[in-house]
Amino acid sequence: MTEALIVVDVQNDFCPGGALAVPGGDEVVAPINAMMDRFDAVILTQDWHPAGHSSFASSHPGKNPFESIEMPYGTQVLWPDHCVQGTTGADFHADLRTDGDLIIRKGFRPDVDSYSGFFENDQATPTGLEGYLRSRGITALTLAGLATDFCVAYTALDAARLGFAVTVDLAACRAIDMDGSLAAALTHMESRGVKLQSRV
Ligand code: VGL
Ligand code: ZN
Repeated sequence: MTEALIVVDVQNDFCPGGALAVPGGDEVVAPINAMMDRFDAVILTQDWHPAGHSSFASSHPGKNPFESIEMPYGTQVLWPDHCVQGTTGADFHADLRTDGDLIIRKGFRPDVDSYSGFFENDQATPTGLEGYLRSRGITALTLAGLATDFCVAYTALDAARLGFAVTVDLAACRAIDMDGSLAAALTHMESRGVKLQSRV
């Protein structure tokens, strides 16, 4: 079995002090760095939005961060401006090992958000990650990073649907947890056969 580690969005804006800080977000860095050498391949995802992205509340007059709107592809949570291409907020955490094999950027199309590393939120536009993994013969994935209930969960659910064996290492993830989103994401992942490791 060939197994990859997928490191999801360990970027400054998701760490304390960042624009969309995840509580304890920086605590994932040390465990992730320590895990990397155990895998056949290491892939990092990077949230990578153009200024004025449609997932930003600031792009919708009268809307506040964490409200939702209907987009052509479904309901979309509106976020504070974050991970704008080329900004410090979009950079990986300074202590994160970035000596992996591939960095996959997502969320760069102005009109559609992308939580998952595999498909954008329209559930149809691929990022190319599936093809990369398959052509390397990778069949099993372990996921870690930020945030458990958004980008990690969406990536895990897509991976499970695509037929990969998926483990989420919860000790190396942190959640946004708005309106019960963490509990919902954990239940959803378990129902789709995602293995939840080191559940706390
Ligand atoms: C994420 C909200 C918006 C994440 C990215 O990485 O979980 N969440 N963009
Ligand atoms: Zn984003």
